[in-house]
Amino acid sequence: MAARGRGSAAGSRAPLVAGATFLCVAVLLLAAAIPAAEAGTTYLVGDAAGWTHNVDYGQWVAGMTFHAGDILVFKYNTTYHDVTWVSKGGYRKCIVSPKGRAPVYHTGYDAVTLPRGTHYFICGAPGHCSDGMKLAVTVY
Ligand SMILES: *[C@@H]1O[C@H](CO)[C@@H](O)[C@H](O)[C@H]1NC(C)=O
Ligand SMILES: [Cu+2]
Repeated sequence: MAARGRGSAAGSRAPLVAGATFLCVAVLLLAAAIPAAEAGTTYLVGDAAGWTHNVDYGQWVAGMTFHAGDILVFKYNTTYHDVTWVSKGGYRKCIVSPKGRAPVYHTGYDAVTLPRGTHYFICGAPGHCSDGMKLAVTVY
């Protein structure tokens, strides 16, 4: 009776060890993945050209995938430009919307941390958005 009990206990140890090993590996993988996901990637909008005229920002974002926590850096000459975070309607019509509540950046080197969703940025200087200074990014 007692011997058979010990025997069956020893027999059940292998799956237990395998289970524990799997759990350890899973925890290690998770620990390795979390900091990478939180770190975020920084993108210089327009690459070397920066935030200015004569850049197709639709082409610049094409094929890129943004994740929550990624950072967009807008680099530009403050004499001429700014960065205004507008609504979808503001982007489409090239107007600052919501009026008085759209965040405006004007340091010339603005780092914007992206939340999940689709976000719209325009230059608030008259005529610049309709001239192409507009950027829409979808963030996963
Ligand atoms: C911005 O433009 C002004 C006027 O053209 C120029 O004097 C200035 O050097 C420019 N600043 C930068 C950082 O390029
Ligand atoms: Cu501008």
